[in-house]
Amino acid sequence: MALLTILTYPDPRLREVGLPVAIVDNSIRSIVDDMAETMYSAPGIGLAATQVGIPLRIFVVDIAAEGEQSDLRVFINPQIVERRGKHMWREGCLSFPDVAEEVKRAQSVRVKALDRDGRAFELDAQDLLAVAIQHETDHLDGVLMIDQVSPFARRRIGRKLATRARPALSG
Ligand code: GNR
Ligand code: NI
Repeated sequence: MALLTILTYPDPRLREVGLPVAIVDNSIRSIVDDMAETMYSAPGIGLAATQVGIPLRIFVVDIAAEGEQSDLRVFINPQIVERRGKHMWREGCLSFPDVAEEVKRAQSVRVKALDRDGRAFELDAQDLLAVAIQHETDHLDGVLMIDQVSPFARRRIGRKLATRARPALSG
């Protein structure tokens, strides 16, 4: 297992669209395991392969609270096939350190995907798990939370992270 480097905005690789995984073999399982280790180490509740510079349609999620039994879920070639309801959710993203913004999301989703063994499954998710699945699915399409906030919030986030990427120039 290995820790992977999480890319931060505005790294252009975050805009890549992931390719479907053709076969879930040991090389894919190795990527999944490294992604899980990287997510737990961050720590985050999800991580998409595009965030670690791997343009494949893979993400991992674990929404278990601290001290609870871990609950790793692996999604390969995920497809959201149904969305129900709407709500605003305050989201963070490992690619936007120290940023939290309200994003409009479906309240519940039905998702189809392959698991770590390449087996197809379907899942109904709501609230935080549904939000995480939508957030990670967006990453696989190169879509970032900054795309879904007001122009005002977008400018504020852009300034904050541009300054942080060039600390020597930040006055
Ligand atoms: O760790 C994360 N927390 C989070 C909180 C609310 C909504 C979405 C997320 S996902 C984020 C990890 C991440 O950046 N995944 O891509
Ligand atoms: Ni994210």
